[in-house]
Amino acid sequence: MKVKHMEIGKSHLISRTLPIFLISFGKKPIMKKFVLSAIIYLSASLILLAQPCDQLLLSESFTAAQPSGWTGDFNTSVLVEGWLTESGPTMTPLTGPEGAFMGTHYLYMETSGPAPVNASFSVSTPSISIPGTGTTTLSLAYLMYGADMGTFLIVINSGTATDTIFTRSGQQHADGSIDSWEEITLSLNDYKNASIAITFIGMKNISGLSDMAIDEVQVCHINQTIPTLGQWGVIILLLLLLSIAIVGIRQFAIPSLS
Ligand SMILES: [Ca+2]
Repeated sequence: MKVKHMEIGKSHLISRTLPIFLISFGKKPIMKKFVLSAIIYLSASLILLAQPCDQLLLSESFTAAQPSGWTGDFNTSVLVEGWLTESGPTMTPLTGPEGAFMGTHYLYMETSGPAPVNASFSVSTPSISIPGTGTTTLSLAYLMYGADMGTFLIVINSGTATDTIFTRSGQQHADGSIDSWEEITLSLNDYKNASIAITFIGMKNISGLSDMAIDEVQVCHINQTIPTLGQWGVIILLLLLLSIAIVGIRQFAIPSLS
């Protein structure tokens, strides 16, 4: 299912969900209060966690022949191999997607030209400044359909290092239907305070049945770091202590009101 990002920050996580937690207290036994409250709190938190972007540092859905600021092996003619935007199926049957993952167009690497086996073509995003705090992710959809599918790599160039953060070789999807697009999300947290360029590299295999494609490339920054499992444990412990404290106050500190 395609889910569009909403501009709701996780910095509001506590303020949005704490009231739900508080009003869930009734006159139930303490453990029921705690379990009910924890379920409501965690459910509300997970809903907000599914709406990840405070700021989109990059968003590209490939409606132009060469996206603004991008560089590399773009070709606007299907007679020449390289990356090009397309709206329907690629020019070669039995390879490539049948249409875009999102919007009207997608970007794919045409491989029906004369380039030799293992020829590679790359395209790079504009420079992106990764903030020093919070969480930053790269998300995109990709589709690799074709009997002679080659290799797809995502490489980060941070000025001081060049890292391959994702690679797939050979056919990954059973067909080129719209439903075959696969969404991935990759962490960019190793590049805080760095200016990076993201490069997508396609390596042709032995024939034109190697048309790999990408769409809906987004770099998303979240102000607040997503809690780790250990931090969730601390949150649950605090909820339990709060439950005990409230029950204690009600039963002992102000007995006339109970
Ligand atoms: Ca698109």
